[in-house]
Amino acid sequence: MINNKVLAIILGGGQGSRLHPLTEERSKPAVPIAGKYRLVDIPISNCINSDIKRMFVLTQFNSASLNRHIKDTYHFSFFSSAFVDVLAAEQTPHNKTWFQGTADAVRQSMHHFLRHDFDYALILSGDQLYQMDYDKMIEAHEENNAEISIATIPVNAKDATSFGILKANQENMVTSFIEKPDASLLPDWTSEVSDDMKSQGRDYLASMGIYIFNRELLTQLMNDPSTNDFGKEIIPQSIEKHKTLSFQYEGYWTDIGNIDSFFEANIGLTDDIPKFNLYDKAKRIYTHARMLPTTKIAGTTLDRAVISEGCIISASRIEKSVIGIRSRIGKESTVINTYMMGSDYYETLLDIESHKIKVLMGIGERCFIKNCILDKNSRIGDDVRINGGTHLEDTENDMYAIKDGIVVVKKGATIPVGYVI
Ligand code: ADQ
Ligand code: ADP
Repeated sequence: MINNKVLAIILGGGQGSRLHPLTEERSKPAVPIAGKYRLVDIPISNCINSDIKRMFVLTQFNSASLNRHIKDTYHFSFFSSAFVDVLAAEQTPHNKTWFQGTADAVRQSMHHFLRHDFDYALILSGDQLYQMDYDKMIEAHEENNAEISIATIPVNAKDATSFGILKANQENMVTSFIEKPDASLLPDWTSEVSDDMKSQGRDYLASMGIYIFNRELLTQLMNDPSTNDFGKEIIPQSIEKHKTLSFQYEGYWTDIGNIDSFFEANIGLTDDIPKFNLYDKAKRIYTHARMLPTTKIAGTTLDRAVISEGCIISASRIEKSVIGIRSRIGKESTVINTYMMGSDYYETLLDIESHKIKVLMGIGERCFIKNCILDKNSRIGDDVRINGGTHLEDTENDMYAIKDGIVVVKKGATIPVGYVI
């Protein structure tokens, strides 16, 4: 089934500076998560599971890995109208600049959207981890004759300053909105929430950055070139003029826009009962079907480890870690609280035996790796010790960056034999 009323627009990311260095060589939607997926697979899968099968992904720059991933993964039937198209900021005779913000990204791509039939545009963020049935939100939008709907979630005071916070009336219509309020303003912005949310101190209603706009209204709003951003301009300016519904959601939802939250979301998958459920058949997360061989493990103690396909592991211990596709980990190595993204390809036995490669892809022998993100295709030499943590100061060089105590080894970087961080 395809919902022909809805066109999805996935905001794939601006400059990506908050996820640097993971976005040094690729656009944000292509950043690998959970061992075998990429960020963009989350909103795309939510759409597919909600029967929304026409999607545009807006990104600031085209990366080879994003295009390859979309092309290899989301091929729909010849007889279907389904598609996933990447639109990168493009210079045209009318537009000489990159996207200036989320609304500007939508405005510059409007001519692509308007070629399609749709009643509602569903605008989604590309850097959030959650599983949501958008059907229910669309139903509520229609039932309430809303012109705009905003998905909302109760948050606590600490988080409230990072989001758009709103208030709604008895009919769930938004009456006021403030983008990322200063902590001093918060006392004025509490809302009535369920007892469960109240007991967790979550009494501020935050915008999840997920919007439904009626086609005519979006077209009209995009004709005003003075607005560049949904959260800062379009939403606050619209609520008085246009019927705006708050669609409240209370499931698991997390913003993974910076290194710290990205790391926590990945490591969270190793919990006994992870908040993000990858094992729900009805809410499947789609990704590239790679036909990889099974994983081979020898002599390793595994404790809360999530291991992807195609790995060759001889480590002595892996604890609270996510190990990505095609990872190789050498003998007597210990990996703790780490997200290893894996590799894009295998080195052949011939490569390895020829001794041309000084440090093999993956983690070598006798290493100690803790509180780390190892980006794709990185090479950790034998006897390397990386002990990440808040005792380390933020820094960056060609091989790695340290952010909030998390050591991020860059894509394809080599950490030489015996190196200590
Ligand atoms: P933020 O997430 O801070 O707040 P923003 O930085 O505008 O808002 O990003 C929204 C989404 O759009 C992200 O997925 C981002 O990667 C993407 N994006 C940003 N600039 C882009 C560009 N130029 N081109 C393409 N994509 C771009 C927003 C709302 C808040 C709300 C939070 C919820 O403004 O009100 O509470 O989302 O996370
Ligand atoms: P995945 O979805 O498995 O991450 P990608 O298609 O994004 O895969 O990346 C894996 C790609 O890397 C494959 O298409 C493969 O052809 C390519 N590749 C193979 N060998 C090499 C190599 N020596 N250097 C760089 N890329 C390679």
